[in-house]
Amino acid sequence: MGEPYYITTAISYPNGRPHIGHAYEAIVADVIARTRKAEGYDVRFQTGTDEHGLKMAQKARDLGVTPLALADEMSGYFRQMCDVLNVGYDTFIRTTEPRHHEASQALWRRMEAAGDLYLDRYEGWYSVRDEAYYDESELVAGEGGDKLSPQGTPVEWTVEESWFFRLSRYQDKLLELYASSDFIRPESRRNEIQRFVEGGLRDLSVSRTSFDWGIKVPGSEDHVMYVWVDALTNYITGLGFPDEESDFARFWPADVHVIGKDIVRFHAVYWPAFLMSAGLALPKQVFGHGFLLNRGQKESKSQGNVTDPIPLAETFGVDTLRYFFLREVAFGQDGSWSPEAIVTRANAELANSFGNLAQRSLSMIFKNMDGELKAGLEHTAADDALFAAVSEGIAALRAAFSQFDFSNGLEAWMRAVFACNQYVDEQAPWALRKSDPARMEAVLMVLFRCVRDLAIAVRPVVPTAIDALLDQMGQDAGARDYAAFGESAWFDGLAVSGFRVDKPQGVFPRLELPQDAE
Ligand code: ME8
Repeated sequence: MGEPYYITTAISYPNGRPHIGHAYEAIVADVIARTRKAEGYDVRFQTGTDEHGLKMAQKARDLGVTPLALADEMSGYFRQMCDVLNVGYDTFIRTTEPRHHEASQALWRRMEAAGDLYLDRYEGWYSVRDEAYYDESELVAGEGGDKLSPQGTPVEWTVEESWFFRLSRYQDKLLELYASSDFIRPESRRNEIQRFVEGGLRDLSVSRTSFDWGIKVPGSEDHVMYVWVDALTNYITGLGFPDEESDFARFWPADVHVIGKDIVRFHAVYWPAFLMSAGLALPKQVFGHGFLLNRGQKESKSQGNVTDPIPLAETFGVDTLRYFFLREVAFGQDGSWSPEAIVTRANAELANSFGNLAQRSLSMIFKNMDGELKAGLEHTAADDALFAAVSEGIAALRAAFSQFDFSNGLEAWMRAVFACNQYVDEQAPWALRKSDPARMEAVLMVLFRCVRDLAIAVRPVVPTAIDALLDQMGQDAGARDYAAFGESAWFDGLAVSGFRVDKPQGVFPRLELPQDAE
């Protein structure tokens, strides 16, 4: 078994259906998980829903249902979204599960035993939408002069008896952590958090008494935990904490928490402080990705332009959407989507470039070689050069993906695809059929090998289409990981079984812009 690798997404608030931002995050995390699997890691991938807190309680009240009924229904849609988008999580956690109550209370007790929790009175500004406390100095003025959080959401003055966590104790340790590691990425987020922590940390209110939709504070049952204490704990609950002999022993600390830029403070300040207090190891990295914008605009319920990712995937195809997100958005920055941008990318790169290369190579092999593969053919300098270009493109994709630089990785892959298409045009295998059949076979085998390797390289991004293609190429289902690149370049000694397709079927169709797209 390979080295363990543990990756998580944020857990979403199931106070409504999933939107395109949720789909984006889940897809990126899934691509990372699949890439690590292809590299030979033993991957654990967790996602889920964050079901407690005032935001859930208020939404349920507005709808006249219980918070649990709301969570049950909406959580199902998040799970369905993952299934539809081919997001292959290992664990889907819901924070209302009994095991999560147990884990959160165990973490609480450890922080209490460390002397980091005390009872006091909280007076300050709270945003229900962000489920966050803000300092007076952080607030901004709204259009009507009302006070808003730095995220632009309403805040209310809150006065309550509350448990506090001694966050102030951890300022220096946190700054050391940021300075000595790649704990926060990208750089812009790291700088932002570093400035926030350098500005001084106040102790954090970590319980509420004004409502009861949450996890009970051990020994103080009229308090429920502040929702972020419970939410962040999900990452260890899913591994079996507090049982430290469980998968927790193998997979903790997490390799990366993939989250959006709006919640970096919770993950990069509060979470490591809680873990330090509890004497647990810290995650290796928190990556705060950008937001997905609709033609450059933020989607919002009030503007009525919230996009449901499921119909979007039905219109354009799951693989297309996955490829688009990774290729179009510079990971870490905001990105913009529109139906035209999706169709343009899919047609130019998937259908016309790679799809066409695969389709014409396989068709010629089928027609001219009876679908039969040959090993050990003589090869020329042009063949070697192409194979070298493809191997380089794949190495560049792997290096970029390991840095989460997906758009550049796919661009390098695309350059290798172009090199193959150029090779087909130059070698013109159709013209060799009569004049030099042995050379034609060699050219087609070079293409077969290059297409296969390019397919395997991009499989984490577009798994369904690539599996359909590799099926047509007779490649064993168990031999589709990156170990395959190590096989001898010209198939000497390679067992190629069952390449017998009547007529190769294209796996990346050309898309039309839907009529109703503006
Ligand atoms: O924040 N583009 O839940 P959430 C990209 N429950 N990502 C986006 C986005 C957009 N337009 N909008 C939101 C929460 N996200 C908490 C997390 S984790 C212990 C608790 C991202 O449903 C957002 O940044 O509001 C977050 O990472 C995730 O979607 C869930 O957001």
